[in-house]
Amino acid sequence: MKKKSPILKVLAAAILLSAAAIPFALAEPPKRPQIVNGSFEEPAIQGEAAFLTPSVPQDVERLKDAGWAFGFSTGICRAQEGYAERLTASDGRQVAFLQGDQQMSSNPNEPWNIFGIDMTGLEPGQEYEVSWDQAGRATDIGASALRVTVGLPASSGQPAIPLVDREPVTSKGAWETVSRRFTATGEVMRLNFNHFIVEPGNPHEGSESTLIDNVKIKKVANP
Ligand SMILES: [Ca+2]
Repeated sequence: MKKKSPILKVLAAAILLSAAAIPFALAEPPKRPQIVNGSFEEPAIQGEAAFLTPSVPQDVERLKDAGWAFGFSTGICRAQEGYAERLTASDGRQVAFLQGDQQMSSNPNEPWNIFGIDMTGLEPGQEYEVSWDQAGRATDIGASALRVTVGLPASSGQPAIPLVDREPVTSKGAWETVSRRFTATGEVMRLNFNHFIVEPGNPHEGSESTLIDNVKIKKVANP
């Protein structure tokens, strides 16, 4: 009996291997909901640049790889500095901030005091839980409030769903964990944090700030 040539053996092995791989290739990997950079550790804020304000062009450049879309008067700062003075990060070394004043934050048509991110890997109809840590700036004397929404892209024409609707941020200089549930209506949905002044502590601009850290999403197990 003629012996199989080494080349034929290799070919046969390759065919067997690829046949075995087909079921894995066809099976769709399970979707995992994702919020990138939910702890705001990227980019690493160095030295004097304790906080960034995207109204400054070089700061827009520095924040471009953060994964989040930052509106005016928002950004990332190091813990224990700037807006996060007297506050350690709830996770890692950096946090996000929303700084606002009465006039700016009362205009819903301008991208002031708002930042957001596209959550990916969602399954329409599936319930998810979003959680984050929030704190008011330790030295603020007025009251700020947060509106957090989840929605499809603006082109969908569907209004965003409020998870938190202008609820006061009562913990100043200390973290409070908030979690809310929603049912996905698309595979990608925008999570937005919007800061408002509800009771100005003084007439000066920028008297109130909210810090956010440790933003997470998880699937809610079906009963
Ligand atoms: Ca962090």
